[in-house]
Amino acid sequence: MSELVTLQRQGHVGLLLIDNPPVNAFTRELREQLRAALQAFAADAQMLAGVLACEGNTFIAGADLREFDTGIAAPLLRDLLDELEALDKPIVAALHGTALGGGVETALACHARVALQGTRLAFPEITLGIVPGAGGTQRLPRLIGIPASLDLMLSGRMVTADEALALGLVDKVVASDLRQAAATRAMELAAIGHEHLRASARELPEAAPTADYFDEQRKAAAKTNPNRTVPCSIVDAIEASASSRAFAEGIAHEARLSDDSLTTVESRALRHLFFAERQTSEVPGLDDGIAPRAITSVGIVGGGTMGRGIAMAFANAGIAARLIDVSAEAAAKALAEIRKTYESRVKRGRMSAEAMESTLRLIHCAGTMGELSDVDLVIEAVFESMALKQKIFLELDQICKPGAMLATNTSTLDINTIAAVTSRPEDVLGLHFFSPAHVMRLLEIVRTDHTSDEVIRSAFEMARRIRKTAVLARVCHGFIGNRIMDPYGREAERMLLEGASVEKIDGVLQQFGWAMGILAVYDLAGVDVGVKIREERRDSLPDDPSYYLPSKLLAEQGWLGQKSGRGFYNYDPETRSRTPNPEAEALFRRAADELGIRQRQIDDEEILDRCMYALINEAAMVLEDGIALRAADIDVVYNNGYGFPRYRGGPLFLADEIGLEKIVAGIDAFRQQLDPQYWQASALLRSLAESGGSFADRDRGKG
Ligand code: 3H9
Repeated sequence: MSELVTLQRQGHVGLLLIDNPPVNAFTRELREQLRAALQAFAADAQMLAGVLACEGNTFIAGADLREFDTGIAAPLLRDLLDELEALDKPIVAALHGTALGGGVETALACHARVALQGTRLAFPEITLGIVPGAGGTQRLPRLIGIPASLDLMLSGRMVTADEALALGLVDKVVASDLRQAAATRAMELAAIGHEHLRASARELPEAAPTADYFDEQRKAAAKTNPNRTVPCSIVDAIEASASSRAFAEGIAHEARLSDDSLTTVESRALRHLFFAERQTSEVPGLDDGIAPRAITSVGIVGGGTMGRGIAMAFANAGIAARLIDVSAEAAAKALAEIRKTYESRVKRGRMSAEAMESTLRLIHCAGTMGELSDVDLVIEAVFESMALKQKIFLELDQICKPGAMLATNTSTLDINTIAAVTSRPEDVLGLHFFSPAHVMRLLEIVRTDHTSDEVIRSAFEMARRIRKTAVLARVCHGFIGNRIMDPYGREAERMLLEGASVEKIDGVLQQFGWAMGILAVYDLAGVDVGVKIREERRDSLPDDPSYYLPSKLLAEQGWLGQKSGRGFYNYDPETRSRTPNPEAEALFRRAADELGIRQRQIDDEEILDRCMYALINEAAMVLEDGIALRAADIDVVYNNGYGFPRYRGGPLFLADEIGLEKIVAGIDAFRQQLDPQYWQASALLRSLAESGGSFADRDRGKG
């Protein structure tokens, strides 16, 4: 067994040093070895006090999340920390890096805490659907009080060492010599006694709040976290620290709540995403030895919303961006817009004026493509026209240096066809950003038939540098995200013709947890955008006059959504708040009558099932067609780019939860009742359902 904990004697101090890369997470082996080291420390009469510190970049980053899937074996962290706290010699935690979850709980069980300047601490359990389960909900309130504990544990936010000091979560912050400072404090405690410093023995710093206070907290937590149970359980656990019950009773209550939380769907979903988001850059067959190309400067063609956002995404990461628009005037206008965006960040206190100026210095706007001759990567972000994009790529092929990567930000067009006009299709790829590109985390990296492995590796490395969550896609209309969205929106629009109201459809989708209803999304993006894209590909659309008809009718009226004050909804010009648009709904009803579509009551369940089954079925087809590598990648796309509720894991995690057999039966039933051309279950979905498999199994290579 490798040595994860060492005990070294330094004078009268025992240094308990944890070394479990990459993040010192608490695996079973680590717990076993820490217990053995604590016992050795306790038994060594020469050691009067201890320091608990970590090697590597960080103090303990919490429990090993993988263990929650496989079952947690003894010794349990909560028991180990009780033993640590009960020692008759003091131990001081020496914190650096990011102390998270079970890591902070470990520090709380120590008798004092010293942090290196720059350390950050958090209880991220809520973001993983977990009730802290190693004494944190009982010890933290005794140190920093109940309101501050609720704040930290319900938000999961990081606090700096200085804030932790102010809260009373750490006792001292040092600029250097962390272990020495901790050792000094430990020896002081050895001299004065540490019994009163056991968090379990302390009283709350202020009078315990009333039961009503906790009810209010539960109400607020439920409101901020709809459809979830764990946030309220966190309040329950913290409430136990406020009662007159003994500490041990509070710990037992926390243990029950924490163990139960691990089996909730929300926790499994959130943990699934934690690992899924870290796995997307693993591309089977891509040689790890391939070095990424250096990217020090980037060119962007097109100064519209997308191009400007992309330029800001690079500049924010310290990478120089050259933005090219059709003329010097247009380029100057684009730069002015970029400045405005940063100025509003400065106004809101999100950025300093100096940081704004230094970031702006990285963005150079020009009116001629010749400026791109020496950049390492070009991203074309002009509007969706194949002819225009091919013209630009022809030009880029002439201008750009050998080895430059040439990317298009198209969201729909065939990148093989774009690459074909160049003499270097192996350097061409899709980089599909999501608007606003400097904010949204998702990036689809689209691989054509000819994109080289080196270019794919370089694109993932570039994405990491600009802090995007990148997912690999193959070429098809809409790639992963937009392709899957198409049938989802199709059903929503079709139900408008069948008699459901705009508000009803969006209401059901929002209640499920989507950040916005799809019809409000169309209003936000511009109703004309989808209409134009469908117009471009008229020949490949289904033979169905009702297909996305409501959008088409709105566009004909010039009701394009928020930008024109009307769309599926009406918008207040001042506040942008939305109200129903009865004229639009009358328009849909008339059109439905003309097509002979029967109006009826559609219940919430049908609205949700039609939208979600259509989405899941297309997601399965995307997987089946090899457009996405893994089901988990599709889940990552939907959470990072489309407002899918994280606590439901993603479309295919959800499909496994619902049960694939049930979904196939639902699709088959819709085929009988609705337009059969749309309701053919994907072959993959059907075969997984028939064999009792799941998308998760398939990802693990068992499907
Ligand atoms: C908890 O503690 C509950 C308690 O109350 C106890 C209850 C009983 N487990 O993110 P990175 C892996 S809940 C397993 O790329 P960074 C990660 O998968 C836990 N593995 O690095 C990756 O592996 P790979 C509370 C973990 O520098 C590698 O480490 N704690 C864990 O960008 C590097 O990770 C948390 O929620 C883990 N806990 O960020 C902390 N953490 O290379 C979660 C990381 O194979 N972790 N890995 O892909 C983080 O937030 C970030 O990883 C961290 C480092 C900030 C630490």
